[in-house]
Amino acid sequence: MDELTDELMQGNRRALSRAITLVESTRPDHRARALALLSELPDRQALRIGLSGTPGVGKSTFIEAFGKMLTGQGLRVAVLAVDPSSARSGGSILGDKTRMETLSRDPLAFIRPSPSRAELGGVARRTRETVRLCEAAGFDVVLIETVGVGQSETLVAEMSDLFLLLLAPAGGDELQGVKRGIMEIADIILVNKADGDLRATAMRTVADYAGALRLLRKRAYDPEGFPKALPVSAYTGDGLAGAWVEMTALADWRREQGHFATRRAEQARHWFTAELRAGLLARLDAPEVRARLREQGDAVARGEADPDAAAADMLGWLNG
Ligand SMILES: Nc1nc2c(ncn2[C@@H]2O[C@H](COP(=O)(O)OP(=O)(O)OP(=O)(O)O)[C@@H](O)[C@H]2O)c(=O)[nH]1
Ligand SMILES: [Mg+2]
Repeated sequence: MDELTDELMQGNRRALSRAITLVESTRPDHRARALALLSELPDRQALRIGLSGTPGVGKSTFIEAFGKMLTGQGLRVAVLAVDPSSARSGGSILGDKTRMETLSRDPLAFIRPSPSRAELGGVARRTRETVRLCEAAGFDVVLIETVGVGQSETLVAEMSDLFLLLLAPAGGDELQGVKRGIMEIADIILVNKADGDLRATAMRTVADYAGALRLLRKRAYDPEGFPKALPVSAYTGDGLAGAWVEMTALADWRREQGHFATRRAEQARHWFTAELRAGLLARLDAPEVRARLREQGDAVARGEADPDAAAADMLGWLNG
């Protein structure tokens, strides 16, 4: 174990992969080792960037171009994914390494697909732990990608220092059905495909979203001018350097003002509570508990027991 920690801290990729496999495992002895490993990690920080967008908006293309730009500056970049569909399909985003072909061969980059066949809560936990492993391995930037479908965006935002929303150019003034809740967690909206014929539309979309963002309630952890909307092209690379300047400016400001640490502390508290809740719920899955649940449920259904009294009784038994 100590050897694994040492190799991990030296940035050894094989050690990183092995450590990730360990935190992904559901075997109780692996879990114990994973927790021991995580508790030994040094306090190194990367910039954690969440990235969300609907299918086809250009997430993979963006990560490839943006990631290459960062590694070109000598930064080490890890790319992770939270895939809400993997629970059902067993497939995973970032399985399509084809769109990230150059980045996946870059010695300064590390790409890890979403684990398959785990429920979303499990995927989120593994990703959080993997972020910490990547930080320990010396990565400067950790990108966490997710498809834009509700719950997974919130999960990713809760483990990120900065949250990016990638959008496509849209005609007219309809705001692409982006939910208010998603707008509220975005730090920077990037309107992708601002190139060729789509450029003019993209610029109008940027203006529309800039207007919509100004209507949101001001957040204590934003400097003047944030959140903001910017045009980018993952194809041509236009706007990527500017977007990175904005990201680092925002992160630096939050560090100086103490918001960076406060947000991480709040996130840690959030995940502690979430993990505890999940653990308590999991107790209901034990065979003897399920049997008793079924018995009590039947009694309630037959009218022999009051639902609230039966629940209180069951809780007492669980705590006993
Ligand atoms: N014109 C233009 N097309 C782009 C740009 N970025 C991506 N595309 C195209 O948009 C399509 C989708 O790109 P992807 O990067 O696969 O999109 P994605 O968001 O990863 O999609 P999923 O993995 O399905 O969620 C592809 O045909 C890309 O070539 C861009 O900056 N400009
Ligand atoms: Mg993709």
